[in-house]
Amino acid sequence: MMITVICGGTGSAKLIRGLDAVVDAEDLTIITNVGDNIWLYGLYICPDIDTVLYTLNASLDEKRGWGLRDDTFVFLRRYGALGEDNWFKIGDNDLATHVLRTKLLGEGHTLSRITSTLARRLRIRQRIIPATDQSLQTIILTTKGEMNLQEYWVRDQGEPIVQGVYYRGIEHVEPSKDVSSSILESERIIVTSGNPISSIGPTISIPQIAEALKRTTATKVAVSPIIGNSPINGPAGRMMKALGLDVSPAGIAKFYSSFLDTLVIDRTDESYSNAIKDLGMKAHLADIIMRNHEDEVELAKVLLSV
Ligand code: FO1
Repeated sequence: MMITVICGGTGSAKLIRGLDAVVDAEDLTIITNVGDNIWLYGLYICPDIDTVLYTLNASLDEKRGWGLRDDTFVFLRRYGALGEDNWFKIGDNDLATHVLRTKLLGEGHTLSRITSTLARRLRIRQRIIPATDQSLQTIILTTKGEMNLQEYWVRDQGEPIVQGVYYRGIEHVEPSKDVSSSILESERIIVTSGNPISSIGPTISIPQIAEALKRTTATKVAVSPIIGNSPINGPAGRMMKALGLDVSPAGIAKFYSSFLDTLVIDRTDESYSNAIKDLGMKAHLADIIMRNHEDEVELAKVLLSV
């Protein structure tokens, strides 16, 4: 069965590991967020693509949820000592990925071609495709001005008050090659439990992807990144509030209501089931917190069967 996963953020790694355990690699296409990408230190850094690459290559630092396990930060310290900002922690081994990606971009390759080159060299068999090869940036409007997701969350530690969020470039960008066909030809689309606004929103708001999600006959399921009124992690709540969405599984259902068939919510959130059904989709109760690999595999199985 052909499956397309729409993912982004560090929270996606666990579910991707679960899916990797139960789905044949050649049946899985993973479409990654690009809204968090950033130019820093003269390099093009794509955190959400790298999280998927490192997860499937079993080299992700699982404790942090980003970067490579056992990495060191000698380059970063030296860069700071030379008087430059060094707030975004690129490890010495991680650096090689960004240097190679930036070199290949400079030689004229597309981001999707570079991503498949990296995947091949890391012996990953699943297809990993950035949502678009063009520039698409999640911009957070705050009391301190407009900023990129990394500037808001990492540099400013999520402290500025969020007043709005928009996707710079969304009107003009086209999906990368094979993204729309993968959505149209899959039997199932799985949306991981990333931040709906900054990790999933940029991808599903690309006009041709939004259209493909409406047209496809695939079963479309998502996992809620919210339990009760609290995000499982990160700034999803602040962003949802700023966009006028209820911070609850029902708010997630509303955000995905243009295409979703089933929202998987936590067992403790049964009280939201009717509000979710009123939005035209099913609510399925499951254990959605993944504490270990067994939980990752169990949730993957739920998402393949509801
Ligand atoms: N997150 C942090 O909180 N601090 C960092 O210094 C940091 C560095 C970093 C480097 C490479 C990478 O791939 C991810 C990194 N992240 C870091 C995670 C990243 O900021 C976000 O969690 C994702 O963009 C959310 O999707």
